[in-house]
Amino acid sequence: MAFPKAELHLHIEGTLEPELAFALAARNGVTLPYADTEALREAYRFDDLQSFLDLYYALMAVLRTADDFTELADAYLARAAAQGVRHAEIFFDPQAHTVRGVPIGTVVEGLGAALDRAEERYGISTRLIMCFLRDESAESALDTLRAAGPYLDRITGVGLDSAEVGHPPAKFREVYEEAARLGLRRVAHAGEEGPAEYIREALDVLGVERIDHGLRCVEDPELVERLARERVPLTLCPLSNVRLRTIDTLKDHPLREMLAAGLMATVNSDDPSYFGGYVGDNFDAVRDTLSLTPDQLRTLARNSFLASFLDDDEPRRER
Ligand code: ES4
Ligand code: ZN
Repeated sequence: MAFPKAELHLHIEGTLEPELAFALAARNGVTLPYADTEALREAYRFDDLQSFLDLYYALMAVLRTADDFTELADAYLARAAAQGVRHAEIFFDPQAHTVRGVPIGTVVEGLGAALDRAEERYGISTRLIMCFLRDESAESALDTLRAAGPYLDRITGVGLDSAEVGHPPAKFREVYEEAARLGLRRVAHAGEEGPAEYIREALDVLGVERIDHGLRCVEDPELVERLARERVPLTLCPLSNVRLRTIDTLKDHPLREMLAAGLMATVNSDDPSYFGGYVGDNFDAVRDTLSLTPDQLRTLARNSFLASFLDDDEPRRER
């Protein structure tokens, strides 16, 4: 569906399509352990979040220069525009690049070159959100935040991603306090594979303004009531949940119940190259499988703009 929408949960590294991966591999002299794009696509079968993350991090080996990141972002923006995206808040994982010897400045300047032209070329306004890898240490996250210092004019906020279970939000309390002092907006993945309690912790300890995924809040009625009352946006990613087997089938997705409960739900693509679709495809899938009404689709599209950081200067949730 191509009606206007904002995308708020999108990992730019997760938009790397097999064709671009092979093109960048050839250009950078990187050998991929797959015969061709077909064989690579065959590997996109995941049992859980970790099995996806293993491939996601391995394929990043092809991203080396600022131009590589510019091309990656350009390819995403073109696809997003075709599916009605007018505003995109884009995650990137600096630690996944610095660990390979690619400096954060290369990443930010490469992505930035594409984002600078996005309004004019694609009619898409953009924001950049740097994510900390929660399976790395809090010290590493703090080092990353410091390394981002010279580029903060290009960075709107911080997020928390990667392997969730065993890495509760509170591990990053100091990092998020520092991010707040620097005037950065705060979000975090919570309740994807991890328990509802991580959602509460992300709100209360990290002071986040949105929850990425938040799917497992439905296991905790009191939390659902709070999220609805406080209008906390949840950036849901339905196709991602199916591909990572968080739910068995799309029919089992609780989106209708979440909307009925008054939750501020949004629909997003997460890692569209890996999970079988961009954000318009996610909208199509939930519309068809969950029989959403035009009114519900309008609510989801409206929520995506309301939950965005387009109001850059004033944090939406006072706490
Ligand atoms: C991610 Cl689906 C998902 N969950 C957590 N971390 C991620 N990084 C990229 N995609
Ligand atoms: Zn995600």
